[in-house]
Amino acid sequence: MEIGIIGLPKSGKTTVFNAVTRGKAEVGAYTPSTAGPNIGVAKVPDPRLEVLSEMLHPKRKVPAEVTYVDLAAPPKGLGRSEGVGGQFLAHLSKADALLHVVRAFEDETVPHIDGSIDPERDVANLDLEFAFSDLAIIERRLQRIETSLKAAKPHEREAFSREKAILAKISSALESEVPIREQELTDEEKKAILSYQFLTAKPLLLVFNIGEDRLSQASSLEQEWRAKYQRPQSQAAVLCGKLEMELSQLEDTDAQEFRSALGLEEAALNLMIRLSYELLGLISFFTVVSDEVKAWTIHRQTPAVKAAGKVHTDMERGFIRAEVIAFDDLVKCGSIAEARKQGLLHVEGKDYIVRDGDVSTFLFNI
Ligand SMILES: Nc1nc2c(ncn2[C@@H]2O[C@H](COP(=O)(O)OP(=O)(O)OP(=O)(O)O)[C@@H](O)[C@H]2O)c(=O)[nH]1
Ligand SMILES: [Mg+2]
Repeated sequence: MEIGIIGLPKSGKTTVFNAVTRGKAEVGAYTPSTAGPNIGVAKVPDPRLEVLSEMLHPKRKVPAEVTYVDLAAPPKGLGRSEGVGGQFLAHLSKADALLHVVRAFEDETVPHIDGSIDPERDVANLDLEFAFSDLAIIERRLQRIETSLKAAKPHEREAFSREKAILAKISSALESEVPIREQELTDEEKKAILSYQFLTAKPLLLVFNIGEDRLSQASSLEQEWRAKYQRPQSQAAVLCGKLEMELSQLEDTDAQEFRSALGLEEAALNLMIRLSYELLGLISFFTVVSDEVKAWTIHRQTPAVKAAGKVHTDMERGFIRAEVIAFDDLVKCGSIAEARKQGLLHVEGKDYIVRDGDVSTFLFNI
């Protein structure tokens, strides 16, 4: 699962990328259009992992991870109603969700392509740009369907006609500025358009990149923007990219000290990473084996047998049963043995749908 970082030129994309991945990609540099994307992995902060570690004293704790891709060079026309194409579109299409870095910091030495700082305008512009791009793909596909329909055999006609109807419906909603992620589609319709990788169908996280001077307003701004952009499959967060990048390069304890000195309670960054994880439809379950507590990433609605397969293919192949304790139950009992004694350890079969925070042991035989 991959999150594509997008945004207008010089909005702070690489800065945010470095902050989430603790990376050291060059910031503020001229990025040639031939440059490949920056790819990095962020550890998903999860307080439950800390609790489990304290309780069970493993030698190692392993958090879940999520991959971010910072597309080095947005095309010159981005944000100018020219649509998205070429290599840039190819990279973007592969992303499972988009993280839009919205410029909200003032800095005269970093000029904005539109000459002023206006985050809401920028959100609207990029939405429009992506809608253009989706509409262009739909138009091309509709033309091809028309051609194919002429030569189609009767049994093929039906499928073409159905696809045509779905695309026409989506396209008319897009024209009234409703991105696909906000359109009410049936499961069948969603499935039918999956392979097009439409940009406006991807879950969207808006990250407003504010300046250090507005740090004290961060939470009120966050409330305001959250309310304004409360839409299906969308989330909003506020972050001071530059500061978060600097903090991410420090040792944890030093960073923590700076945070308290600045009056920052929870790392805005942690929240942002968790939001992107949730937006991808991902949850974590935990295993405790041989001195290691580990968070594993699965999609919501994953059956136990598939979850076991994440840990080891043999566990999926030879799956017998799962022994599961809900995280909260384990915390209440203080140990796995006590949870078992109190009957809070559930024995589950292949089809059990794993829940967020389950602490699982898989029994298998091959
Ligand atoms: N003051 C301030 N400057 C920032 C902030 N975030 C980014 N910048 C500056 O803005 C400039 C551009 O930042 P980048 O992270 O390279 O932006 P980008 O979106 O990756 O730029 P391109 O990839 O060239 O489109 C750099 O000089 C950063 O230092 C911020 O929160 N505050
Ligand atoms: Mg960049």
